[in-house]
Amino acid sequence: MSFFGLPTDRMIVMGILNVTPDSFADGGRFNSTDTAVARALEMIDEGVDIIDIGGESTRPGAERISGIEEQSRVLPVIKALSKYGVIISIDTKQADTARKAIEYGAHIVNDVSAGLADPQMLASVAALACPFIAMHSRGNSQEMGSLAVYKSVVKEVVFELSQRVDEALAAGITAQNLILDPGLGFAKEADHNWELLNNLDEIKKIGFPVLIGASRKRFLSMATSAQSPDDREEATIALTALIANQGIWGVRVHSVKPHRDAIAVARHMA
Ligand code: PMM
Repeated sequence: MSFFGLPTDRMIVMGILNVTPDSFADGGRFNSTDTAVARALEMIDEGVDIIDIGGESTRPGAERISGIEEQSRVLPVIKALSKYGVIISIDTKQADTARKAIEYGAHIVNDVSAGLADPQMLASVAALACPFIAMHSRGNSQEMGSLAVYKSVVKEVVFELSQRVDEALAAGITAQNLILDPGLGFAKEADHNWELLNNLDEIKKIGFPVLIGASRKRFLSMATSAQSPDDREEATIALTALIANQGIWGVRVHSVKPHRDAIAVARHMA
């Protein structure tokens, strides 16, 4: 599946741009339009495939913000970037923000609730006729910690993602426009994330391109001595290299060049 001419012969790199004061890894770094645009231009220079712009932190326990607040953060950045021709995804749980972001020049909607947070989301995306990233999660940021209980995390995530696919298709989103994400760290303990990463074939078998967002997440500290999010970058790069030849569509990451390089090296090992 090729979206907007994105490469299909290698895993693509989606660069994270959180225009938020409080995201876990980069909160506060790019929360003005100028700093966000400057960071996006750096990512473009480094060969980013998609820039994922978010205005609301999704970290566990984060407070919800209004659509107006969210839009005041992301829309000026999307507008400023639209002249550079880069593919932009909007990371939002709110249908109104998704609609306006696409109007301002974004191309893809990335919803960490896969349409569960806003009852208008699936129908809105169907009307926009754009690609939709449906990520697995359970509950909202306040309650997801207590919902990280599974008998078999792989089976349950596959089942719940398949339900989201059915609802998305029923709402009129076309199969060609669906991308799935197992939602590492969302209602998942560290062991759940590792189990999912060790069984990516099961997620792929649902039949859609798969996006993986492991970047600098806390579970990586289980494998290394890294404590701070920045300190988990090397572990993230290692993971990118290890999954690059597994038929995964893309990785959602904070840095671009190291991941482009890791993917390029992995291609020679295929
Ligand atoms: N993770 C975060 C936010 N949005 N979207 C997708 N599709 N997949 C993810 O894993 C994901 C996401 C949380 O990380 P951040 O605070 O660094 O953006």
